[in-house]
Amino acid sequence: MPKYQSRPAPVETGFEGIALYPGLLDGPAQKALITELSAALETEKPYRPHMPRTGKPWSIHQMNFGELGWVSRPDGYAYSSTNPVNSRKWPAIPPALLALWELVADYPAPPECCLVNLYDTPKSRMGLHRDEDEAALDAPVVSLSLGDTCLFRVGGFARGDKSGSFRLASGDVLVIGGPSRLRYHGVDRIIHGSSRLVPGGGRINLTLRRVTKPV
Ligand SMILES: O=C(O)CCC(=O)C(=O)O
Repeated sequence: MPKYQSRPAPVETGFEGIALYPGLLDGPAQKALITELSAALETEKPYRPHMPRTGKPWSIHQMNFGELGWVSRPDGYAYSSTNPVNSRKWPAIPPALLALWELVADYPAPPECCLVNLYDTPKSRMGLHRDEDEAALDAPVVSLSLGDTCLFRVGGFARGDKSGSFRLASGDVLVIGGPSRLRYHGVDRIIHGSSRLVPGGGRINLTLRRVTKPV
């Protein structure tokens, strides 16, 4: 992130508290991050989560960086300091992502979790949900898109509320905070083949979250 000394003005998303920074990561920064991520994901293999209770497999793979990782367990969603597959601590959040948080989060403490969502098939998607497992709900969620463009959906505060959608392309950064922190959101679909950044194709989403309230 060294190129960005100050942050540009976000574009209007139509939702107060949701800021979109199109192309905040330029091509070279995206390539550098993908190289780093590819190496990390070789060691720490992404896994396919299953829905709590029903055990239905998700259409994406996941992994985490940070002191706390977000995991889907048979009894519900939780934050865990270890990977459920190999019981090891998660790798540290890459410095470029910590710098991104510094630039856009306006929060006095660093993120503790970087959830990695890999949309690696044309059918990969994420249903409407709220990010509500964090104690620090005053902190925004900072989300970076890499690779294929997706159609991102934002709803209201109840599942059936009216929703709207917009595209997120590689390098785009979305900040979900303030009065929109608990809005439903999800990924309708991936526009397969729209980017050549990710080896083998697809989309990678990196979602930075502060989990505990800073002391
Ligand atoms: O992939 C995305 O852009 C959204 C990810 C997301 O909503 C989440 O991890 O909670």
